[in-house]
Amino acid sequence: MKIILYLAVLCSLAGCRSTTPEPEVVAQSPLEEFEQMKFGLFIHWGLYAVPAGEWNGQPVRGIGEWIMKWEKIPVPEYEKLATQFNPVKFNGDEWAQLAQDAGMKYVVITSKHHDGFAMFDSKASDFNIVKATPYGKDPMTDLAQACADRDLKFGFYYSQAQDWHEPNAAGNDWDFPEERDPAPYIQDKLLPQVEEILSNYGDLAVVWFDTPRLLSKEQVIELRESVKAKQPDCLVNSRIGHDQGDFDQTGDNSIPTQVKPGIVWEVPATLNDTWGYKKNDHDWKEPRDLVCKMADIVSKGGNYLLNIGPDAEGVVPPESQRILREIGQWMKVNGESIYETTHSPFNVNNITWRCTAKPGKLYLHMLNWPGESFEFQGLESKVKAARFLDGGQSIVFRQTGNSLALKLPQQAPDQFNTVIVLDIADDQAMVSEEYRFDAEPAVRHLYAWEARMRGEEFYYDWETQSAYNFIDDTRPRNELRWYNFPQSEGECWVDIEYACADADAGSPFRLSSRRIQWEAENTGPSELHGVIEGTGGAFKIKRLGRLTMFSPECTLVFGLKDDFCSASVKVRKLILTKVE
Ligand code: JFZ
Repeated sequence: MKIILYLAVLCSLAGCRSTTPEPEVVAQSPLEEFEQMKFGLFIHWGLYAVPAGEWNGQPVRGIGEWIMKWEKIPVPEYEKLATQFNPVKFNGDEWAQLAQDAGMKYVVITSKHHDGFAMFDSKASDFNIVKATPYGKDPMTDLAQACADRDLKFGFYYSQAQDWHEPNAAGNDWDFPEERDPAPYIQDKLLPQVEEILSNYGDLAVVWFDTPRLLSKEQVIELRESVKAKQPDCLVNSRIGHDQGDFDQTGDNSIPTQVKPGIVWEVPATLNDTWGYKKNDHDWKEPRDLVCKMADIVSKGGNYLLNIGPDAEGVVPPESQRILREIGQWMKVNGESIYETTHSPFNVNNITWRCTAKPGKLYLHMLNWPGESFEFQGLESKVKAARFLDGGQSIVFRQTGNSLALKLPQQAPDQFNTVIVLDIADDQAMVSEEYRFDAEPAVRHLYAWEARMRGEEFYYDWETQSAYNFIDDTRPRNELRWYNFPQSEGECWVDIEYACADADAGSPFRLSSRRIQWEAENTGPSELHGVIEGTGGAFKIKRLGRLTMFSPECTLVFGLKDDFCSASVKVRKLILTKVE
């Protein structure tokens, strides 16, 4: 629902008699405001920061905030972590300042994660930071205030269904294997705590629920209404369940391959391989990668929610701080091409560039620098001027029909993502049919960079634009996962562009496609199996076979089996060609 009120209209209703036209001031709905912020900080902070990814002296695989579940830690033993939680170095101003330095517009922090521990002062449960820790204070008051001081929107993550501390909530089957009756948990903890977070920390932009299950549709509606009754402008996300969210999430670290119009959505993502602090996770993503991922997400119409996991003393890992501040340097210069923009008017089918838009303007984000010249097709609006966003230097261009050619320097002016601004003669870009964002090209290029790289060992090589190190360690599986293929129902040929030394040939691969349906049976899979052939180490294109694609939402997964020779295989892209 969009509520747009023009001041001019308001003014005439109020009987103003001003002769000079009032500037049009647009009052936006909370959802529109949320969508325009584009970039936010996620914070996972809780008792799991104490073990920090180790249990009984052993490293634990998987995301850090799940350690209680991975190790089936009994409730009384997990509760003892609270006695060691004393974040004396916590400083709300520093965290809010970090978000601001990164160019972020909103902050979402875990008020209670799956472990059931409240990181705020709670009357509803004594298992909270004020009552159960030597720290004895509520850090959320300071953080909420520090955000308000900087005009950052503030919100809470709250795990509504999984609560491993409670016998009647979902998730803890090692202490509580019995049948559950969620009603007392909902009445005694969930609803009262949600009321607390909505009452004591000022205006919330969002309550960010997670891992829906357990609650019935009626219970979810009651939960949603309890939020709206307290704060009508507070949004809830789709992970509240049963289609009751105001906006959507993608899976974690998952970016759709194509523009996703018509709804508000957000990509929650990590800086390393965990949400909650793990002292031995040093698998940090590069700022360049994150800046390009942001351009990719925003060009497809989404928001980016990037996570930090502070440690048990309240310190944000220095690497996270460095990465966020580097992103912030880029945002300071190039923020105009991100905030308040709309999705690309073109469909996405390349690894070179992305596009974001404002009325009369297109922003070209150069993910991989094309060298001295760059030409693309599809734009029918007249280009009036082209220039670099950073510095404003104009760019020589030639427009012929729907083709635009730009003359560029040999080297990329920006090491992360150079933005080129086009001033166009139309408010909304006119685009030739087959290049429009909602067209499905007959041949689709699915680059490894756009896939969710599931698995801690994967790497991406910018030089060869390929993913490598497909080693398989049972949990989680190493795989490339692409999703959202609008209008692609039917059969297609699949080719792969990859490189493999002849000596390393022979690794079995699997490629599967399936329909994703939330809270319903998946359809498929349609699968291809085979063996990776050697290419003499050079990149070559080989046909894998024929696959069925599903609609409206389809996911494609590519993986190599563990056989000690898959690590050197480099995968650049899949090419899907519709079977006519
Ligand atoms: C959930 C949590 O379990 C996790 O600990 C973290 O808080 C993350 C932000 O959210 O994990 C999910 C939930 C949903 C998907 C993936 C991970 N999903 O829909 O793909």
